[in-house]
Amino acid sequence: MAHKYKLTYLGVRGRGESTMMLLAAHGEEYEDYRVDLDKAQEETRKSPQGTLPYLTIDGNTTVAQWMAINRYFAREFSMYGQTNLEALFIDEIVDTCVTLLEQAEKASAIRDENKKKEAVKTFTHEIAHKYLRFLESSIVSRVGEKETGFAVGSKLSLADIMIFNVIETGRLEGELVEYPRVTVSREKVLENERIAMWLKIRP
Ligand SMILES: N[C@@H](CCC(=O)N[C@@H](CS)C(=O)NCC(=O)O)C(=O)O
Repeated sequence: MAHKYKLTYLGVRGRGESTMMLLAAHGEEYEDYRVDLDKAQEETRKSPQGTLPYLTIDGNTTVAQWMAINRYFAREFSMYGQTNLEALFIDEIVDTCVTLLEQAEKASAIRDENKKKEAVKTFTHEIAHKYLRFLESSIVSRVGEKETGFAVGSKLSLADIMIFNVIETGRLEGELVEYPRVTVSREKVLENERIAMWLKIRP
C-alpha cells in the first residue's frame, strides 16, 4: 500500500536536504512542510523527539531521527544496495559522511567570529580531508571489475546522496582534486534528472 508522507523541516538547507533528494530521485509525492525559524520551537513540540526533521506517515505516525528516515526511504526506493554486503558498504560511507557533517556543524556553531573562522579553516583544509580520504578509499576498495562511478554497486544509492550532501553542506566542492571517485559519485547525483530538477526548484 502506498503511504502518504509529510516531511517537516526548517526552511534551510540542512539535514532534511538528503531526505528530499532521496524523495526526488524516486519521484515520490509528499508534503514538504517548512517551518519558519521563529516558529521552530512551536513545531518541535509536535515532533516525537522535539527535533526537526520528522516524518509523518499517513497522517498519524510520526518518526524522528533524520538518518533513520533516510534509511527507511533508501530501503523503500531500492537505494540501499542489492545485498546485505552492499548495504554494509553503503552504511560505512553514510556514517563517514555523518561524522564529517557533525564536524562541519561543530565548526559553524561557534559564536565568536574569529574562532569560527579558524575552526572552519581547520575543518576545510584538515578535518575534511581526513574523511574525504576515507570515502575515497572506501569506494576504491569496493570497486569490482566493473567500475560504474557509483559509490557502491551499479546504481545510485543513499551513499552517493550523502556524499553529495556532505560536500554541499561542508562547502567542499573546491577540495576534491585528490578524490576522483568521490568526485564521480557526486557527478552521478547531478546526472540524475529528477534530482537535477529538484536542485533547480528547491527552496
Ligand atoms: N539526531 C537528530 C537531531 C536533529 C536536530 O538536532 N535537529 C535540530 C534542527 S537541525 C533541532 O531540531 N534542534 C532543536 C532541538 O534540539 O531542540 C536527527 O538527526 O534528526
